[in-house]
Amino acid sequence: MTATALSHPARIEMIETIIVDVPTIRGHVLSMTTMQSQSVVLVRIRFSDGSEGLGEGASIGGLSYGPESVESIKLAIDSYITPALTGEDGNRIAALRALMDKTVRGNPIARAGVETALWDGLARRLGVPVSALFGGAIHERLPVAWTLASGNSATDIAEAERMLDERRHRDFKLKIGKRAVRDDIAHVAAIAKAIGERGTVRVDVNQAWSLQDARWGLKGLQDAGCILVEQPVGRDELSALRKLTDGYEIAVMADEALQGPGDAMRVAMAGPAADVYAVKVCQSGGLAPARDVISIASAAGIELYGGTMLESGLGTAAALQLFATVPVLQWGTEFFGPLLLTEDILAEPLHYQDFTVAIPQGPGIGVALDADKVAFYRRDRTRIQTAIAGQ
Ligand code: MUC
Ligand code: MG
Repeated sequence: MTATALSHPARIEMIETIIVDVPTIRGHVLSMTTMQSQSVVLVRIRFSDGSEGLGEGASIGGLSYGPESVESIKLAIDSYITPALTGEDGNRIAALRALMDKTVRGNPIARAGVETALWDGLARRLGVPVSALFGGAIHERLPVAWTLASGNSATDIAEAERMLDERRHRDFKLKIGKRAVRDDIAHVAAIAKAIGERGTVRVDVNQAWSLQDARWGLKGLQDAGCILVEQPVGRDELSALRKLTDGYEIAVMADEALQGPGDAMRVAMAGPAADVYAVKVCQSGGLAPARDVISIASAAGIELYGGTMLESGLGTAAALQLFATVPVLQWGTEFFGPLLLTEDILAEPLHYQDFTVAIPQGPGIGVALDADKVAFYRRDRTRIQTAIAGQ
């Protein structure tokens, strides 16, 4: 079976991209936008031997988080990546990555969606989980943090209490940066006090602070008992990030500053300018470049956190396959994306319990899409229905 799968090419016949928009369970208030729904691009590759591979490209808040949106991801794949890859052998992922890099500069999330589907296809043909292609899973489950971002301290505390009672999450990431620094610190202090020794509190500023804001902010945060601050200043402000990393006890984590291995190297060489990397599969450009970001961090003595672009169950499962192979994740993960959606689009949802999520077993990424839910949430649904009605 294995030898046969690799001895014949599996030519790429078709790459389908579908934008889905799924409402979130509540408004998700970030420094740059408030999300009421999450949009992702599902990528399905069909190969000449009849096999398929699934991937996902996701971003957050349209173009308010970063330089790619679901519309740009779909366009980059449909107009540039698909014509370049069609007819090529899907078993040769290294060659296809090189071809994608040559055809499309930047656009890591678009490349990640396709790259993930290539790994899924290859692993399915070989009958192994994607983790096997990255050296094999070391973990069966990974710890998962939850983001409190209702915009209201009392609501966030009630939500944290529920998560603790249900033993679903005990590490909490608070989204701040929208209000005055002083008000944000009061918000964090209230939540940290309510959680006490039962869990941990971290914050994500999503680049909203100046260096001066951040100096007051980090001092207040560590006094409030917060243990980590994510991307306090702009992604290009590496010298400010380094000052904060060196100047305070609280851990400083880079997120938006890391758009792939090149950035991982730059942040490492700037000091390092961060104590921890939030490694995101989409933002890194796929599973293999995310693995490269992890290797650079480890070599530079930077700690690791499995970050999310709030992918659906599909993209989250892909990330789980990779992070299951990483020996030590000092800060755990935030692979809770599907739990923020009113409905999961997987046939069988991921399993969250005891503050952890299980790595899906089975070939490929290890999950299947629910065709009816995808049909319901796909953005072009109305157009498709109108076309069918008009036939
Ligand atoms: C981010 O900036 O980390 C991840 C979790 C969450 O709530 O938002 C994202 C984005
Ligand atoms: Mg972040």
